[in-house]
Amino acid sequence: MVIKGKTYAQLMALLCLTSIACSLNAQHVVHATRNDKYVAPKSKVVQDKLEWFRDQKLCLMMHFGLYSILGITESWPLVTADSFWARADVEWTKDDADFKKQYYALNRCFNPIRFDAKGIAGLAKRCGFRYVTFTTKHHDGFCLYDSKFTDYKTTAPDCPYSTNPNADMVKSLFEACRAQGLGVGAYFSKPDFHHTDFWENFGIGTATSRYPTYDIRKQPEKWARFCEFTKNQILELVSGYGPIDIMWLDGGWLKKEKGHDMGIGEMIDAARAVQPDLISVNRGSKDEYMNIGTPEQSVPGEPLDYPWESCITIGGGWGYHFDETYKSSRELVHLLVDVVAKGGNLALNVGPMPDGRLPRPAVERMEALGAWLSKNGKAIYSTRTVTPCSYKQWRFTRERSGREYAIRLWREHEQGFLCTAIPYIEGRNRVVKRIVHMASGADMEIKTIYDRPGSPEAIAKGVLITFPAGFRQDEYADAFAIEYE
Ligand code: H79
Repeated sequence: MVIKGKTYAQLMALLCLTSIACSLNAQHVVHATRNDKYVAPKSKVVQDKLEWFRDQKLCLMMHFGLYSILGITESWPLVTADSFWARADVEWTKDDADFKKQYYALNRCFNPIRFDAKGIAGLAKRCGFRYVTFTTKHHDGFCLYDSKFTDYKTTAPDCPYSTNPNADMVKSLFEACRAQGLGVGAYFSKPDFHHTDFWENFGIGTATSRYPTYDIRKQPEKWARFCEFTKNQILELVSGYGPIDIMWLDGGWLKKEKGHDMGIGEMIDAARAVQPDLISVNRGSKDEYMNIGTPEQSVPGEPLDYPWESCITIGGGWGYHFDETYKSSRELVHLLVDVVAKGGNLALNVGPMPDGRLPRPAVERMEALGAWLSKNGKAIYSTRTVTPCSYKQWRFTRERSGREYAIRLWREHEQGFLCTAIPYIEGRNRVVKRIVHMASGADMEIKTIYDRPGSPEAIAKGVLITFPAGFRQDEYADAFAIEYE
């Protein structure tokens, strides 16, 4: 389509610029953000790996640890300064030292003997997840793998789970995931509240913050020891646990620029000497070692032009909570579609229960996602963004080959439609020839091409589709493949 000598793409570009410059009310126009803060990795193999990453779309993230036993907030209750929110569930003591001692002692009753790594990997695969990111160590310092550099771990004799054949949980889970063809991500916390070179005396008797308890400029050798310990742990993960796709380093407040230089870049370089294509997430940094954006509990308002992954909990918390409120299957399908239309991945977090099993309501929702993906996955996996990426209840994606999809997110009670209009899809310099419903393979009848002057879609025509007899609307969302002439 050409208007006054301008192509559709040129007009869209003009519209985007105008909307930025004049702050017009351009709610319907979603434009890609140029974020000059993203620094691409230098290595070609990592760049290629990021294309793999962009194709995966759905990650099962799991936070599991000592906090899961009590169903309290993960690690954060140890931070005195954060107790106003993180100790909301800690009603049995107000004594800071008392609480810290009780928390640290939980390693003596961590025994998730129903943690079935193969079962979880099989479930994740069946439900359409493509990679699994697991807490090898959260901020509390308790390792779910057999680290040589601490005794605070699942495999130490004072942990009852140590006698279990799967005591090295990271090993059994990563192996099970790879056997299913799933990628693996190692969540690892830079801060370690159980290391006395981070929190002296484990922070007992100190009003702790999330930072070291001492001034690292005054005791550089102590800080250097802590950094060496961190490097050792990262290297043992990349050396002894098979191919790891993503090293996910949390604790973004420990920043080089703010004086807490841990030498993470050198650590990642050393890790890449073992695994050259390792994707590095160094939260809080904006350099070549922060390979993907990681919005937490949020979705960007518009597409980002670099690889990213929103990490979002299936309920309220990262770790397991008794009496959790779960997001509905509809919300989760819509969330995934919205994230993918904006060019991102969804890392959906589920916290295993104290016995190691996944909570039933979480499994049901994962299965609902899987059922939807088994019918509509072509509109999701390996897709890239389209501009605009959304319009009201519609989301748009395209295959790398160029084939486009339009996905209608149905609200509750929006059932029994006979027809609906897909906005925008004509006018990308092409004319729509055929529209196929992904779930059934049914051809849609293209009744009318409409064009509303004065509205945002005036520059791009929409198509009215009529559902064939016997058409069964999906409960959550329907994807349509668009063929152009
Ligand atoms: O591992 C998970 C979290 O424990 C960790 N990152 C994810 C993946 C994390 N990093 N930083 N934080 C958690 C701090 C979070 C602070 C917040 Fe709040 C809690 C933001 C909202 C709730 C405190 C209370 C600050 C605002 C309100």
